Amino acid sequence: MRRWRLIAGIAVAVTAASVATVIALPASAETAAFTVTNSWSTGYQGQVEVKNTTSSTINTWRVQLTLPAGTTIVNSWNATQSASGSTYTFTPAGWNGTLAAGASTSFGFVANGTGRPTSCQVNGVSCDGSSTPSPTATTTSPTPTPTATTTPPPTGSTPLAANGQLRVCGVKLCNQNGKAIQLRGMSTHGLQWFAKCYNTASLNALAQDWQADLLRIAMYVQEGGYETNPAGFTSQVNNLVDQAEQRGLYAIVDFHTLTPGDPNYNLARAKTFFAEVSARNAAKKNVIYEIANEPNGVSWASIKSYAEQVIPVIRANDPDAVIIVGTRGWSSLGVSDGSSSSEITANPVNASNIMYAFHFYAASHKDNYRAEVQRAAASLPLFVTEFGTVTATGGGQVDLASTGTWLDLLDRLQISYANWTYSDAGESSAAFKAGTCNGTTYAGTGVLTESGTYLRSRIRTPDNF
Ligand code: IDC
Repeated sequence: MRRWRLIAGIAVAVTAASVATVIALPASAETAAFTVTNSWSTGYQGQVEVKNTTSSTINTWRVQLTLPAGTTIVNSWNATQSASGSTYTFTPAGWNGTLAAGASTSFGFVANGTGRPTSCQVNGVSCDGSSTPSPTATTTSPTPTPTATTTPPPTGSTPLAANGQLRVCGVKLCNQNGKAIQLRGMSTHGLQWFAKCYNTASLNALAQDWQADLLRIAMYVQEGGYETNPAGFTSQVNNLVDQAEQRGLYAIVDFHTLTPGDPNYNLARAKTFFAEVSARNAAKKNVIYEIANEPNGVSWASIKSYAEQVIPVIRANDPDAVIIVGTRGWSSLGVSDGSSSSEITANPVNASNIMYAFHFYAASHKDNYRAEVQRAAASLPLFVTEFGTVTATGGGQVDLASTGTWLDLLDRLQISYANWTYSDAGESSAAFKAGTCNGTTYAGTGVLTESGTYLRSRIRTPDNF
């Protein structure tokens, strides 16, 4: 992790290691901190936090990053970007220019190439942490606990403003007024592959054009995910939680275990991840925790044991968040393993305010799965945190007839859902045509696949909050 930070009169830790360097600079500026939140062989994702450390409100800011030859910024969000040669200038997106004293905002970008910025300036003043530190101001402190960025409270009629803190009521999901509601939205693809699809324009399209209620943030643990860079992926998830909140969307934090199928393989990672994310986001009302995507090849007893160790970690920080537990047989309530929801009903997770995940792929999973959902919904709170319009491979035939039957059932039972995927992956489950995320247009149907067009039409219908 690399950071620059420009300090205005207060002591701030600038490195991720244990030594914090405090730089004394004239009091008049903001601070800007640069962090690499994810990286891969051909590029990386960066985030810059701009903080007003002065004692008065500022109305705008300007951050300039210079990149070495061979690296370009291909995409950014929460800022207006312009480029002159190898220098990229970021100014407010429109809604995040005004920062009250002490307030902060952040923007992100995806770079093509591995070169990190060679210079960082905020409002024309260098923020390179290599400036000579004040000799009296070097200190040692523990790694700072990340804090949530300041975001404006949602206003108007967003799903979050209308419903506030959710809770489980009987077998339903209820809003702050105790009314049973259904949330409908989309799941990201794996963040390690499709980070560039989650930017200002695409998330605006999800909130405004799709009129969605929900973004599921799929953070794979294996396959190049969390285990390869815990700090980076944690930061990326936190950023998307903020992005969702700013648009009045709920966010499912999905610990996307898949292979190996026994969630206990990742128990230590899950405890670390959820301790950090729940501490950082405890005050937010839009976060729902999904602690294991799809347990498979493992008994319900083992899943239950995992859940009863991870849930208390979240509860210690965030006592009122809804938590979703994956189920046996790829979150099929056991059906794909020849079992059923009866084993859960007979031996439920010992925790309150929780729901159970059910996943389906409409071209593969039909009447016998629908019958089980209908049966289980009478006694278990269910949340369809992932489903596809296609086969269980994520590709193949788009089955709109089966999808329609499924969604009619979920609507009738008020079961919330998120569709796989809000991405331009080259597979039929993706909502966007391949290549869409290289561009800037996400709204409307011109960029959508058959699956995306159908999901948008379903999700856009009015909510009943
Ligand atoms: C699939 C992706 C595909 C990727 C594969 C491996 O669509 O691009 O190569 O994962 O990680 C699930 C999983 C979800 C799968 C999806 C489709 O939760 O990760 O995504 N699926 O196979 N369960 C049932 C289907």
